[in-house]
Amino acid sequence: QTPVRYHLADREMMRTIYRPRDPFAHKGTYGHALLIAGSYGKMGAAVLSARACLRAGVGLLTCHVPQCGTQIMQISEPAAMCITDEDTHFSTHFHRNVRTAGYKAVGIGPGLDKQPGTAKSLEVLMDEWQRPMVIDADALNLLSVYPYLLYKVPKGSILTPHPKEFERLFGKTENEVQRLQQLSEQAVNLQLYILLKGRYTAVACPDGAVYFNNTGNPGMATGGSGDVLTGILTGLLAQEYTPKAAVLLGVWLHGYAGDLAAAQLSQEAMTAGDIISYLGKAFQ
Ligand code: NPW
Ligand code: AMP
Ligand code: MG
Repeated sequence: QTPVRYHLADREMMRTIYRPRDPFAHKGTYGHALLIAGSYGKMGAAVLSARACLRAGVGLLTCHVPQCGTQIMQISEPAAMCITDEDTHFSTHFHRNVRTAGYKAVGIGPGLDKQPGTAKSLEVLMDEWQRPMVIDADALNLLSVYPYLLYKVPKGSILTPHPKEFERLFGKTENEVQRLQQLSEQAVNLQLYILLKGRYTAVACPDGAVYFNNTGNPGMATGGSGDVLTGILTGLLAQEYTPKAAVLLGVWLHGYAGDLAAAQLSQEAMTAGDIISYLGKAFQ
């Protein structure tokens, strides 16, 4: 076993990653993101993710949603455009979207559900896209159900499992130290950024290095927090931050926005939407 190299991702590191905006920029400068999220009863995850993507600074955002979700998305977040799936309750035909459109980033998973048609569409999407993308929640669960899909994930992509999703993907370990070793090894084997979410989110890179994030608090232990993170990461990728820069900056900002929300509202009363509201202060 190669010893894992551990680093701290802190505010000073973020200052070196963050890029101020060009005064002559226009919306085309900051990329067009495609977010594939939501299903019947879980459109909230899609809306949170979309709002976070916009607040992370994306130029344009299109959300692919099932028929039941189009009005919900258009009313909840007017700045986001929508593509409606052929399916009423689930997204099973999103693979058709990437062929023609000039997206800069793709994020998939929040509230998506695990329909077999969704798995097939994910496979075609990954075969066609062939560039780094953000994979979360039910899209990760589909990789667990159909393990061969894991090997089709484009190199340099960002996987964002919480511990349960991580266990579904890679199996149980006896203790935390072994899990971190496994995290690093899988990032090397698959050539992916794998982000194990928790109190101190650990980001493993394709070279095996692991970065610990030092922001966040238990107020973020509330439904939708992870969906917000997926939106932020997708938004940063669309702005042409490298996957490594996007994942380190995105995780740090997400936690720091959570800390600012908790300081103002309390850990108890804050909700995932409040993380989005404080993202602006976190950037500042
Ligand atoms: P327990 O209870 O401890 O045994 P799932 P999900 C465990 C969408 N959402 N450390 C924990 O197990 C998502 O985007 C929609 C240890 C828990 O029972 C997904 O698409 C929302 N264990 C879908 O729902 C808001 C941990 O995992 C189990 C852990 C399912 O996502 C909510 C839950 O994991 C949600 O985001 C930790 N840190 N964290 C909406 N408003 O539309 C979790 N666990 O079964 O993968 O379910 O994460 O809720
Ligand atoms: P998810 O389980 O997908 O909704 O993701 C939860 C998000 O909230 C992850 O980014 C976690 O790192 C964050 N989070 C949850 N609980 C805590 C905690 N106790 N301390 C810091 N961050 C947390
Ligand atoms: Mg989640």
